[in-house]
Amino acid sequence: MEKNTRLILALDVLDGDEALRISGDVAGYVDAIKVGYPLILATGLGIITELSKYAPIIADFKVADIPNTNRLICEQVFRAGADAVIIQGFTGHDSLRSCVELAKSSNKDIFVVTEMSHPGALDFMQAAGGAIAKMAADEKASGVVAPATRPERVRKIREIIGNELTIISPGVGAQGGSASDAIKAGADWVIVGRSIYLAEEPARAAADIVADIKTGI
Ligand code: NUP
Repeated sequence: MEKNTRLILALDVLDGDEALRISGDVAGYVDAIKVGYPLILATGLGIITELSKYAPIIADFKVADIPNTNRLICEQVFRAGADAVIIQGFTGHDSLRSCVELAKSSNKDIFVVTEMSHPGALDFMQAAGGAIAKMAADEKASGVVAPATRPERVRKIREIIGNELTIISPGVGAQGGSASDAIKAGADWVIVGRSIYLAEEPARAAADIVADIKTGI
């Protein structure tokens, strides 16, 4: 994933043709496309191969199982053509390690969720977010997912992981976060879904976010 616009599209639409059309429209504005359960369950894993002609693909399956099952899941997703998989960190170091080992052997990336961007993440996840970030660094994951809705947490997580790991940050727009604030706090990329794919002109919406990102660099 090359750091160019610093924008990642979260493509949570349910229709394959719409997914391809939007991806074609915004391809020039995004460094990667993130797909997850909504699109994959609606259309099948094959959509990853189809979308990969537009940008690198991050598969957001928030994998959260024992090491063996984690590895089996990641194998399938990489085989389908994804460049990176998002996994949960709360399952601990061995579950993470099995994914990182597989990813490194096939030149792919693993991103680890620290604390999530929605309000409910304060119930349980935030208390563990710092320790999960440290584990991601210790286990040499490619990066972490940290909440643009709480730039102060992005800053804290950046302090914990240092500059070796990347931060990808969802929660911009529909969830209330600001792209430039997340970048200022230390995010390398922001992840944006609804503010782009629900916009009347997705390409224009993406261009506006890219302009905002630039003010934060
Ligand atoms: O903490 C997280 N918050 C979050 O929103 C971790 C995520 N992976 N996401 C995902 O980012 C979420 O599932 C969705 O695909 C995207 C944000 O979309 P939107 O709020 O911009 O529409």
